[in-house]
Amino acid sequence: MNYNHGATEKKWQEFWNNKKSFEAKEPDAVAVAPNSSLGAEQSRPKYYVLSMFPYPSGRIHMGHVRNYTLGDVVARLKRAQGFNVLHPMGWDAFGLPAENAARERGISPKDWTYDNIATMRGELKRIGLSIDWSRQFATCDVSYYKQQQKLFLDFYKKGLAYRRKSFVNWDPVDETVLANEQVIDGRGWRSGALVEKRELNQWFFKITAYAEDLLQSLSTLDRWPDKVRLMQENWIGKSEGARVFFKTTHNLPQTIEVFTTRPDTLFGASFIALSPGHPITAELAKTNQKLANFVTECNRIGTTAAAIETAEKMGFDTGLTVAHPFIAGKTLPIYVANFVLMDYGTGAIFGCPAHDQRDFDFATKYKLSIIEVIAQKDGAEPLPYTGDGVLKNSEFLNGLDVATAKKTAIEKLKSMGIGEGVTQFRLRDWGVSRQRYWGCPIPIIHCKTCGVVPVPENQLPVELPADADFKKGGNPLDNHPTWKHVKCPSCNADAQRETDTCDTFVDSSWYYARFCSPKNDAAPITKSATDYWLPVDQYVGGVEHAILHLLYSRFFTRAMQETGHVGLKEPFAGLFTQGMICHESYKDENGKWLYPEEMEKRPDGTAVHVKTGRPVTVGRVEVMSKSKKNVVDPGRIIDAYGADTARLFMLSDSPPERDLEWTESGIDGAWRYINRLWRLVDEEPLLSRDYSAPSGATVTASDTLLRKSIHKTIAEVTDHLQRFAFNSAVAACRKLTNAMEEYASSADANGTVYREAVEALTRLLSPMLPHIASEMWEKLGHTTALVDEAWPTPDPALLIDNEVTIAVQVNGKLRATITLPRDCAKDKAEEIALSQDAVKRALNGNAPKKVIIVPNKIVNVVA
Ligand code: ANZ
Ligand code: ZN
Repeated sequence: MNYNHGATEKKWQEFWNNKKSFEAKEPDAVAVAPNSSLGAEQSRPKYYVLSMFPYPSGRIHMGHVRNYTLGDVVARLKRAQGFNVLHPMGWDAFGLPAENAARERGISPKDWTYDNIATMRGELKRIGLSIDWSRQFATCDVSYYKQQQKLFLDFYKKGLAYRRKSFVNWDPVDETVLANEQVIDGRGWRSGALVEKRELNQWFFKITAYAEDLLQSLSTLDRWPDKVRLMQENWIGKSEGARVFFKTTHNLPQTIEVFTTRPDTLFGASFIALSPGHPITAELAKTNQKLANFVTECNRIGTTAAAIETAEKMGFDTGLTVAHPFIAGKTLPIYVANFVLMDYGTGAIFGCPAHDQRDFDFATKYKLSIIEVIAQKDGAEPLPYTGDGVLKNSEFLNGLDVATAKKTAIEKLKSMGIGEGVTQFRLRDWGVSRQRYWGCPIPIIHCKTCGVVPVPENQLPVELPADADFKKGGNPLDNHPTWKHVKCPSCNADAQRETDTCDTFVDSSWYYARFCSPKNDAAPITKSATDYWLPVDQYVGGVEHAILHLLYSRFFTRAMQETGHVGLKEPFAGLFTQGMICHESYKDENGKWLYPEEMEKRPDGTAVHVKTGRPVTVGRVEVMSKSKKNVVDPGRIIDAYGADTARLFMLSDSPPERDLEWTESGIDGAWRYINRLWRLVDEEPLLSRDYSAPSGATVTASDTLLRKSIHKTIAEVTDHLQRFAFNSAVAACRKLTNAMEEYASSADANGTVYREAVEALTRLLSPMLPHIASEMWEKLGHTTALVDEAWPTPDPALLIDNEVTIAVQVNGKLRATITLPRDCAKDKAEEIALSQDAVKRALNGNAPKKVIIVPNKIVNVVA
């Protein structure tokens, strides 16, 4: 009989739900866990497992299923291993799609969001996750964003949140400001529109205050993937260099300050370049129309590093010059150049064409001199040469290597009072203002007399109005007829609310801490709860969050520590990033994408449309995406095969850090294994046979063989699961299953040994296949729930291989192999070796001259 996944999965999900099996408790909140062999929370170390919470877009996709299954395996394993596990789930619920739905379909963002949450929660529950649903919240819950507003005010008081005028990336389609990180190749990350530059008053979080610490602490995150740490390191972008003050030779501004990482190349300088956004450029443009036009042209390509890097290098000669700092009488021309970024370094550079590609291109284009100052050690690469070497043409630096020359140049600049060594970071403060409705309102009031006034804490939350108008362009909060008009909390005059809301990355920067005490209405964080649960021991999510979300969260934890909310600075001790799910893509004759269920494969390998029978082109295996329709709906798979089958396929097909190709045959294979498992307990007559412990007299060689493989499997699977090698864990279980089936088919199979095998297998599979494992456990006659059973441990005696097979050589020639007990006595080994027929023949009836035995390795006979 086939396994009834539908009824069984529902049964166990209800069981866990009714028993509140996964509700996590802090030690002081509980007495003893009833009916559980796991012991009281007090005596168990804590373990916090978190999978990145989903955005409630409408439906669960396969990527979610994979992400949450991985986290669930860890949570269930740790629980069985005796940890007090916290495994919560929530919703990253603010964001633009809700507003778009409101505009396009007239649904309120709130209703749209909460409807989606309800649907997706139902879908998630069908996966059978060991989630503590009692801690669930959505970031758009008033109770959550009220606490976020408190955090904002605390940050503000400490100077960690501030407001300043700045050029921003403006997305003309989404009509909002974007963080630098949200601009990809000069375009908005969501809309794909070309990003423009605008000057606005914006709120910032002072992430740069922690730049050095965020960088240095990466080395403590030894359970993070190296690639993620490297990406963060590059993003923070620390450069050691110098500031150099160049004196202008005209009366207009006195000095131009540049940042350089190569002060050693100062003797090779041939020009100065200012950013189009530099204040001196603006000053000069006032009286120079051609320069003003040049600046306008530069601004058209956007402000991002990526946009600037790909654009053609352009310069404008101002006709002005600076004096060379070291060479008396020498001057350098001042250009304005489009490749100089305003928000890096000082917004001005000196160019050394012989040793920098960009400067080289620029000098070639504008016919500036190219002065070599680094002698190449061996060989002569064409210029620009960027490697190490010895200084030349550089007066007091001549003969020094690059590193020493840098130091010496900085000392000289310092002694002359025209420069100093500095450390520069690429990391910018985090602009959090968004001109949108569906976000956490920034709790600030603007008063003509008092300026920026924080909303008093007892007036929180600043709630979103329910009746915003989404038909007009721009910010619905700003357009609202009454919402922003309030009295100033300090002078009571008419004032206006801040109408910016927080970037949604703010919401996800502290949710992991809120899960520790989600119901606390008095404060964002309950210190004792975070002291107990944090850091997150295992965080699981997509590598696409390697920079933004993780860096922001690391900043937030530091800021929460500084404002007294938490007692640590690194939120995630362990991080696992899973791969994507891919699938073949299909197109019909007209080049239109088709869903997998719209096509059918023929035995000859061709594919046709299910309805029309017309040919279908099978395309590349690509990351599942709605736009290419190469998606598989988790609901459909769970209906047809059950959650355990879906989980099994996800876990067994490839290592979880790699991309996984979803195939029908893979799902089929998983389904067949689930049914094989069921037959192990459902049809096997051995289970009802003799049920006495195996005594020495009745233990056969094949009994021992199976028992060894049981305990080896226990050791292996435990190790694999702890190292996220879930596919290897499944493989080990399958191997044991094969051995069990073979064993059961032999005439003298022992019911007790077989039962030991089934029970071990059931427990080992329980984190991965929790439903069928629970059902098997019950079928085996247990009255306790499998979910409350402790993790099996192997019998060390059965892990040792007690026999060794070694070679017997006569005069260096292999004559036989013999199997001996491990560490067999030498005289015994010799006796067995010499009794072998082949060895006797080789000795021709003579006694050996000598027998050399290397225990457990070899027997050498000298004839
Ligand atoms: C002179 C020089 C000579 C440079 C040379 C390089 C090679 P990182 O390592 O990324 O920090 N630079 C400085 N500020 C800039 C800005 N706002 N926009 C564009 N480029 C800027 O890069 C530092 C180097 O990038 C600096 O060192 C400067 O050029 C340039 F043979 O100074 B260098
Ligand atoms: Zn006021």
